[in-house]
Amino acid sequence: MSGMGPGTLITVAPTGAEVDKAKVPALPVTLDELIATAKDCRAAGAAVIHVHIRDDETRPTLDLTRLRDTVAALRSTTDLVVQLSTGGAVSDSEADRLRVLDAAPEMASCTMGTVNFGEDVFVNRWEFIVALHTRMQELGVVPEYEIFDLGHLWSLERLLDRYGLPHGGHVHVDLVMGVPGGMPGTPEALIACASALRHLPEGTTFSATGIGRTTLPVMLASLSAGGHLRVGMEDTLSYAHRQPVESNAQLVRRAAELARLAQRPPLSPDQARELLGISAPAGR
Ligand code: KMH
Ligand code: ZN
Repeated sequence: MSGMGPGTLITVAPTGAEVDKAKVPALPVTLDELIATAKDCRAAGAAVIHVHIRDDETRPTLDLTRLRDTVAALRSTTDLVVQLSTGGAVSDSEADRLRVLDAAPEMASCTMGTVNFGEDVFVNRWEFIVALHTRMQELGVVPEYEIFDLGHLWSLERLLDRYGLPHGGHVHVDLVMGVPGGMPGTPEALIACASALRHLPEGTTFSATGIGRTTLPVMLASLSAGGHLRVGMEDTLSYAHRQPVESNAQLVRRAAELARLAQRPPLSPDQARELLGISAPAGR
């Protein structure tokens, strides 16, 4: 199966755009909190960090100066692969989302279609997807294609056919499962997606994350299907029944333990770069 390999890529998504800091004090929202989280998650087994940032009032922001400062700070304090979110919040404009790439991350997300998102709609028009993909090719940013529903994989096939492979030549997708409005966080849905990867270029890899209580079934299904893992407080706030998540590192530790049990131990950031076709950033 595509993506079967000796190790497991663990991505941590520590913050997101939806969770309210006032309700979840453990959510990292300041730069200091993000750096401390990144270091803890690296020690626990994460190789990639998927980053959304907040403003001084803890609201989601795509402010370019802040994004640049965040990328620089994460680079100088950890060796994690820094993946900026171009998804932002559902209220963000296409122009602001595209401008995220000017912060020069190694990697950025690229959502492959519009999806109902709880009571909201996460809009990703075809023309906007093309703009993100081609801008990343120009800037040398490696995309992670976010897949919220099965059809998004066919949009990706069409994108690659028409506009070519991403920078670095490797295709990596992240299955975001269990969003109300998207595909469910079930083993059946994961297998349907994993099977559909045969339509994508040879060697395409996938990770998966299950929102809320689907985190564990999705994690176990992904490991057994040769996939990689994403965990974090962007996606999951409950560690177990009536047990709130204490920290992002707690979620990464559990993912790393399961990966080791599956005899596919966590990849280091440099091993992740090799897998994803990312050349090491200057100065490393
Ligand atoms: N916050 C969601 C609307 C991404 O980061 O690329 C979109 C999202 C996807 O989180
Ligand atoms: Zn995100």
